[in-house]
Amino acid sequence: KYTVVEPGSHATGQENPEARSKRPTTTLKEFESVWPRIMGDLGAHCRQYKLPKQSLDWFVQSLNYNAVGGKCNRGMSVVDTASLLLDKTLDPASEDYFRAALLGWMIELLQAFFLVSDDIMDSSKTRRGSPCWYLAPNVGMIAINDAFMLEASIYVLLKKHYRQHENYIDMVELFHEVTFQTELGQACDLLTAPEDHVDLNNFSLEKFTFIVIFKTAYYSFYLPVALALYYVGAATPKNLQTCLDILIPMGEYFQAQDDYLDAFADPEVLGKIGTDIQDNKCSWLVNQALRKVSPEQRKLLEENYGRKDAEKEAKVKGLYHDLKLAEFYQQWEEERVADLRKRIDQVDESEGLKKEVFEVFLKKIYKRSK
Ligand code: GPP
Ligand code: MG
Ligand code: MG
Ligand code: MG
Repeated sequence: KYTVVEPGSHATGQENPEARSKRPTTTLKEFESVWPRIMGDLGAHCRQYKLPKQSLDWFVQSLNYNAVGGKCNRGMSVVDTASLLLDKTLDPASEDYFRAALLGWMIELLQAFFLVSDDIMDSSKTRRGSPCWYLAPNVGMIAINDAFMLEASIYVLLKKHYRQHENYIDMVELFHEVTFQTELGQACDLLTAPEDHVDLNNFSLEKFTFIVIFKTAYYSFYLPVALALYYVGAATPKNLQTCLDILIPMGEYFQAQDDYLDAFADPEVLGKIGTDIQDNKCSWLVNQALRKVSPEQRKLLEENYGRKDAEKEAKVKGLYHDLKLAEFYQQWEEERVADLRKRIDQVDESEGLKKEVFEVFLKKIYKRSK
């Protein structure tokens, strides 16, 4: 999903600080190479209970369908962050690589749990180009239990491989807290975008900010780096706080960008067709539009937003165009990135954290087109 912008290809008027990042990043192939061992661990855990074969086969299918096949950006960033912090490339065949990648796969399992559930709640049809799990043959509402099992797998693996780690309980608590935070975001998301009832008064930038920080930023941006800090033994309270101070605003920027792309990107490039307008989403764009509209334009928005109707959607896009929201977004992006760069510049590296960790994250998302 991320596009890497070539260093120097965007005119910021200053040297691109990310250009100095040289360490090669892990590949999807390397990251996926540890998956069979993880499946083996989960299978063995079930076999000790003499789980009937039909159910074991089902669990294996659910794991492969839902946890594998994504881009694994979150999972791989645990490995890359750990490598950066340790200042050495982890050999994919080593035990050290396995243990870092395992933490990454736990985020992928958490995400699989979220997405299987979210697709039911959103009545979605496809995910990663295939039918959503609950719509796959013979699955239906068994998907709810499968989602719970994807989540529970995290703690089976954490106990098996990290029970002796000095931060074991901190990691358990981190997963629990981030899960709860994401569920709070999901609650607000669902209550703010009802399918059958459009009320623009329900939207606000404050709500947008809450939703995106809680439903996206904690698990996608903070969790990978926090886990890497535990892995390398540098998860001091100060370092964790620094991560929050930078990665939460970065996640907020990421989601605003996602909303912008939903309406303005070429679907061919983006890889999906935007649905936010028809889905009545409390998106960054509609909130910015609400700040700029005249009374007549607000009426147009009220009559056309959140309807399952392509013509009405086109009218809303026309309004976004008239309000020059694309230009406004690009200007807003520069401001946010400048602010993030300033925060990154102030990072105190005395307790083992490195600015480069954040620079690499920012580089992956700045001006992405998909
Ligand atoms: C996806 O958001 C939702 C989450 C990652 C959080 C789900 C949380 C739960 C507790 C289930 P979305 O619905 O906006 O994204 P997509 O368009 O990918 O479905
Ligand atoms: Mg969804
Ligand atoms: Mg959703
Ligand atoms: Mg979106």
